[in-house]
Amino acid sequence: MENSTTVSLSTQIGRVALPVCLYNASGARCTTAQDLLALAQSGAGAVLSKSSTMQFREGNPAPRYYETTLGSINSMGLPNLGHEFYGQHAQVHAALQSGKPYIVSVSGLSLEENVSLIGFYNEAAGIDAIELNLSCPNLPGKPQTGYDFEQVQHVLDAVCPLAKQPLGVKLPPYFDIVHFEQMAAILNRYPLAFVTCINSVGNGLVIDAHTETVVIKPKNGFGGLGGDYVKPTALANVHAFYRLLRPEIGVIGCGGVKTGQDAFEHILCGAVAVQIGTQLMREDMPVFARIAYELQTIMQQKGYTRLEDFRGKLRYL
Ligand code: RRO
Repeated sequence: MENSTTVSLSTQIGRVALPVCLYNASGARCTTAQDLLALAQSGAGAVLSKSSTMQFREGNPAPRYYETTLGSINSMGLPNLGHEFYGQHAQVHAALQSGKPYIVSVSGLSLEENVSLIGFYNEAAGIDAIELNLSCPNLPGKPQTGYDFEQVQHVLDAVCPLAKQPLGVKLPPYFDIVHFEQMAAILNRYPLAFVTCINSVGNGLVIDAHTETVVIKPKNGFGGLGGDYVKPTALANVHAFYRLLRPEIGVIGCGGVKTGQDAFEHILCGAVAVQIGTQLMREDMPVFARIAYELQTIMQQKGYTRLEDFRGKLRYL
């Protein structure tokens, strides 16, 4: 007889329950009403919005996104429809009764703007959590907040007391053990529900040898890398923060997930949920059901029935 044990992919991000642990990375197919509706109707376990600012933003000039066999480079420049749209969509989403949470990404251009955005989303019904983006690499002249440890504390001092919904932060990748430790020590002081690791690896450069040109227009071709290029960096960040953060702070994995095995690896490193970016851009909404199926198959083969059976249980030599 076939092994018919049911395998559950359900998870919790703080007090927010997800029927499936896979959903979109902010930025990937989540900007417009059509995108958000498609996500609500997909196999994703949650819907996360594009990072939002107070005002509508056109973003950087095109071409601003490019794929190679190994991943992607982008310099989108925070194009989004503005806070009122994403706040209104919360009600639309709730009305869809998809049973999955709606999470809004916030990326104010200043501390004051982040405070205004959190204040606004506090009053909008139907928002289940907020992911505060501390790591956009593509705003000319603006450093990534996550690399300025003092500024991270200023931002969290200002927004944490305000947020009524569960709040998490999206971090840039770190590459030094001391930085993992210092950032974790800061984050542990705040009542965060989750930390998302990682945003794109900032300021890579993909070029075309044939035409001898860069492949995206903004910033002379410099942009954030995603896909296969970044998976080992993502896993290292997920695992480091899983070990260093208070256990109440869930780590959400993001980076290089294109198969069920990639999702399995993120969870083995400690992720409570896994986001999909570059592969969602490539494959569109069917990616969620495919990766869920592949992850369930791996779990079945290993005799696991729920994520807790292996989450964080990475073994060392
Ligand atoms: O819009 C972007 O250029 C962008 C953002 Br806000 C981000 O957080 N990460 C990224 O790779 N691109």
